[in-house]
Amino acid sequence: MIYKRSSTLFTEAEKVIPGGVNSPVRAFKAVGGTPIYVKEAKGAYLFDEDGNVLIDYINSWGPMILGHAYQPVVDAVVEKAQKGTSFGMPTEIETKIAELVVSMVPNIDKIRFVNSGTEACMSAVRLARGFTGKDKIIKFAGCYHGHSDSFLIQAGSGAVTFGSPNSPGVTAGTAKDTLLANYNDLASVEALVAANKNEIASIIIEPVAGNMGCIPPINGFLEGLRKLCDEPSILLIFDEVMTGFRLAKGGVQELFGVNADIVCFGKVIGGGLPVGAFAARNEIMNHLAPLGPVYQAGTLSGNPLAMAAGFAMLTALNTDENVFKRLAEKTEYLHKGLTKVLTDNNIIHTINRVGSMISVHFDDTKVVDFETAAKGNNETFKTIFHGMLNQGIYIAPSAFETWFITDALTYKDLDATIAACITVFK
Ligand code: HOZ
Repeated sequence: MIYKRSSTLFTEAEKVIPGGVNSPVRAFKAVGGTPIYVKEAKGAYLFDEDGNVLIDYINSWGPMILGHAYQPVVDAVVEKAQKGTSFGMPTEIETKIAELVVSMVPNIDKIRFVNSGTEACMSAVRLARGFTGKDKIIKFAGCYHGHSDSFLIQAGSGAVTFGSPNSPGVTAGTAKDTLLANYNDLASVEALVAANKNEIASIIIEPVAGNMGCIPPINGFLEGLRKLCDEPSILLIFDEVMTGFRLAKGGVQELFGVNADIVCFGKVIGGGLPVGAFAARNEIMNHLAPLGPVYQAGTLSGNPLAMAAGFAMLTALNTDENVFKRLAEKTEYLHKGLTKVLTDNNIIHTINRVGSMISVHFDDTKVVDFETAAKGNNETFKTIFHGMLNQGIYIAPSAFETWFITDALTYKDLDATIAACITVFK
């Protein structure tokens, strides 16, 4: 495939945007080459500026669960835009989407809307600190909760892809309050809790990790965290930015039957517009301004276009009884197909999958945490990435990212993807 125009556009962008991109993973640094510029997208397909059609496996890193330019979302946004795009005043649609989320997600009474997953997690931690009166938090190596200071400690996603899991600019004062545990290793969390008695405000986790590839929690891990939090009143925060409204209507809380104290959302909840949110029971949410003393605000929070898009998306997911089953079946089909191709061609690999999240690791160690995720062979990853791209299949340009499956994919698309993988490795 030819990417002449994309490459020219990237050169122009580099003059005025750091690294040419507004989010680092897009720069293709982990895989080599230059990014592809999207002209438009519909359903499961991207149409790029060079005239190529690509089957999309990142789907805006999750939000496009029902495909690009999903008509009910487009219609809702167009209708709202004609009536004004932002007021900085309450609108009815905010209450409607809040009611819908509260009805879909277990264990929450109230929700506050923000503009990104980063804001949601940042605000959730402030709320946890304000509620408990304690300062420290525990996070897990390789988990990514957005780019606010407290979380850029052994962070996953772009932070690890570009070798700055601990970013310069985060002060030592901030970093000292973030304690680091290992994913799927309850003993590492127990040790931190014991060593910091009555100092831990919250444990924040991606309950299915998605920023070091996809890593499921092992049996008993989330239950163990829940138990650990119950005793000394630590708040358990589930960062469901990736998993919320993707793995089940009620997210991981519903899927694995483990309750969180605060849940963070992003991606699907905004239907492709910039939306994040955090939610909890009344006793916790009532600590938030203007009801309580913990401050949090935003001019564009609850923006009518974003709320309309999110409401249309969640309504569709809420009314389709089979959507999550269909998504999981398609992902399983892809999993089986890729496993066969890689095995037949003696490519050492491990594939992780939960529902419609999947990632391919080029190592044979079971991938359960950051250390095992980092063992993958990046040269083989580059081979699959460029080999697939040359055949019109777009997977995430980093081995640390999850592939997100959309319901718009047909089995013909999945077969084409598997066939492309055969060509890459034959
Ligand atoms: N950090 C995002 C994926 N985990 C990448 C977002 C983007 O480039 O848009």
